[in-house]
Amino acid sequence: MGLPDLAPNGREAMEARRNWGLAGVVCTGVGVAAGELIAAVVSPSASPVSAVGQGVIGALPGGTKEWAIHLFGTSDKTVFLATMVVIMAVLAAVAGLLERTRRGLGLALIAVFGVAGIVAVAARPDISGMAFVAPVVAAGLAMVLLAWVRSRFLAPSLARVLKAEYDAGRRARVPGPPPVPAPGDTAPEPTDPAAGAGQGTTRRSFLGYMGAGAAVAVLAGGAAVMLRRASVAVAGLRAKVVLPRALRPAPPVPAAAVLDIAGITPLVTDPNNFYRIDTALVVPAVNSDTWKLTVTGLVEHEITMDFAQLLAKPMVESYVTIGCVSNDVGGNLVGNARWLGWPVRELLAEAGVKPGADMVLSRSTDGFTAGTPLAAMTDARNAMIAVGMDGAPLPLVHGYPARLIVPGLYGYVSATKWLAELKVTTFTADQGYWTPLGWSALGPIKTASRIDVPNAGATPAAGRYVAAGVAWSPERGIAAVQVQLDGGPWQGATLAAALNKDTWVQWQAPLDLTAGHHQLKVRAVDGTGAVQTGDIAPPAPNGATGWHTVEFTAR
Ligand SMILES: Nc1nc2c(c(=O)[nH]1)N[C@H]1C(S)=C(S)[C@@H](COP(=O)(O)O)O[C@H]1N2
Ligand SMILES: [Mo]
Repeated sequence: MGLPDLAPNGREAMEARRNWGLAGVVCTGVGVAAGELIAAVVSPSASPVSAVGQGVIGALPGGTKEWAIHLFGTSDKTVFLATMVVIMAVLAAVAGLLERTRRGLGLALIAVFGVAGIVAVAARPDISGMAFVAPVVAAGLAMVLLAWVRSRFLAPSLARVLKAEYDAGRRARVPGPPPVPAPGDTAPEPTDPAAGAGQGTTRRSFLGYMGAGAAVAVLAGGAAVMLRRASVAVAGLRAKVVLPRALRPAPPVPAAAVLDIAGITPLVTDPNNFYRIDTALVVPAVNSDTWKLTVTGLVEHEITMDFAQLLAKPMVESYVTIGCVSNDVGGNLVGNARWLGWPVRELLAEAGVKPGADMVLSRSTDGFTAGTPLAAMTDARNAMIAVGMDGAPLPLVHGYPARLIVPGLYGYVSATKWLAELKVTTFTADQGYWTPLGWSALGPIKTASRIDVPNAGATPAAGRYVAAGVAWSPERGIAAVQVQLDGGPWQGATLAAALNKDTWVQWQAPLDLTAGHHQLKVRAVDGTGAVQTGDIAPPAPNGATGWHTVEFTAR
């Protein structure tokens, strides 16, 4: 049953306007708060609200911009946020009122805000694909809610009005047949005083929903602000970190290591595009001022060190390609970065490993664990407690302030982010997080190769064509890459220079394409001479195998 919206003037019209405005504010509030919460979880730096605000400030003309930046920009984010909230509330009330004048108009205004949010988020430099979910959910939810409140309370359909009347056991006392509301119009409300009771119920129920909605919005918004505060605070600490110089810096990338082919995987992954895999619902915001790393278990001396002590250690630096065991053949869960860190071997030597140990169980601040063979952390490879990625402190999503990097092992058994503890133990006594869930206790990275060019469904011109991609076999290195066109003989690809044996290598292979459908396969030969297996295996329990195959058509 609808709320009063008949009289063009007077108390009822006032109340109607108040109700529509309130509905706009509450529905949009719930949507925006949900969006902010999602953003705080999936992409800590990207709040659609502040992205829009910053976008607006950026678009202001000269003098005004200076003024706005002085007012909001640097120090007082609270003023900025409060201003945004007030502006949004006014616009949301306008959306509600527009929805009253014409069905769909208010929803359209909210959709415009949603697009503004998407555009603003897209303009951020450090954005992940997931960040777009936030503005889309915010606007979508606000629209669905407002449409629901409209049809449930503010402008119910005639059928709903009649049913409510019927349910209330009353006849509608309007003379003649009930007027049919035009689309976009609001349903008529009986003016009979007897209607007061039913209307009062509706009003109470409407206000109850609005109150509940407002509470949800405030709670979700508050949670989002708190999560963001934590990550913004840690981001502030991160920005002040001065990374030490490595004793032995990684040599600069030689020109010969990089092939100039459009569409090939970049040799060094942009940290913003680096795949992210973890069990953390909310990216841990680890305070590096209070963070501690402990070494426990089968050691002569337990060790506790803080971030400053870790940064003071002699650092190594190396390019290492890390990969996820869940990566499918041809998949993207692999990345290559320049890591800076302290060799784990030196930490373990300081602690003094007791005989009998064969595993190091690393634990993150959020409880994730990985079981790494002790040998992989004490042999000559560059297993390190990493503090730097591509010359900067670790991004929060990649484990700030410190994580493990162990060349040659899948992430789930080695690459613990937000590292808190290393427990020296045995495979008999302990298991990493994924092992009881059906994944192998040992996870050496399998030799793999990928075709980047052409991608599936590509339609290159017939004739000379250069296929290209990457191949990796961390710890063993890549000796050769071979491609096979349409089931013909395997032919050798040309390898770019390797950075080292722990990183992927770019390859290219010239092909002579006839017009028509083709199938290209790739396989690698590792540094020990072993040919990558063509046997097809799924990721579980210890990594997918098979030759990456791309189907395409030459024109
Ligand atoms: N704390 C923590 N560290 C973790 C994980 C996790 O779930 N939690 N996942 C691991 C897995 S499965 C992989 S593949 C790598 C991915 O590292 P990245 O997100 O920096 O690419 O992190 C590893 N470290
Ligand atoms: Mo993984």
